Amino acid sequence: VLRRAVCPGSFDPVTNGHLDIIERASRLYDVVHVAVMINKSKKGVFTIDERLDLLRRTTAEYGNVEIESFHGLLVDFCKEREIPAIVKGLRAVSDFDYELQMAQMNHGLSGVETLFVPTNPTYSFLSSSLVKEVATWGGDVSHLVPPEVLTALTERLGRR
Ligand code: COD
Repeated sequence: VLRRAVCPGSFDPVTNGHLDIIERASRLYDVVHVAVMINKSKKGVFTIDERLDLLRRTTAEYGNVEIESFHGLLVDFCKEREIPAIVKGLRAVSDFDYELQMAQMNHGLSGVETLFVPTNPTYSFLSSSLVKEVATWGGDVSHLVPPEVLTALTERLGRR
């Protein structure tokens, strides 16, 4: 039986920090599901389809990663696919409070476990929102996102 885990997020857009966690998870599990969780109250810069496309293109080389979107609770995504583990990156203690709450809530709801991977220090300050803000004002984010994302960001935000 295949050992499965999920890396959930908004991925608006995927960054090198996300990819570091997804790649490391892909070495620990047979199949890694990447779930783009749909949050109707948060309008993103990229549509769900664009986020999925960028994730597919940037994770293809890992070989065992499946990209999907989901509208609902993460525990239901896990239940439907028999996924027992959530893998999350922890950037700093500031991530910890909320991540611990979600981990405990998800465990209480369905028994699914959350495993935390310490972020590569190179990316410990990195988030999709900071990347978008810097790119909006023409700052260089080429070392923070894969080339496919850099192109998409420049097209969407850069030219002004
Ligand atoms: N380095 C390493 N890892 C990183 C980095 C980085 N620089 N940046 C982000 N990550 C990892 C983190 O583990 C993070 O959690 C994940 O990538 C996703 O990041 P984002 O910013 O794309 O996504 P978030 O934080 O908006 O995702 C929140 C979820 C969508 C996971 C959460 O809201 C959720 O599970 N929603 C579904 C509804 C639900 O079940 N709610 C109840 C929760 S108890």
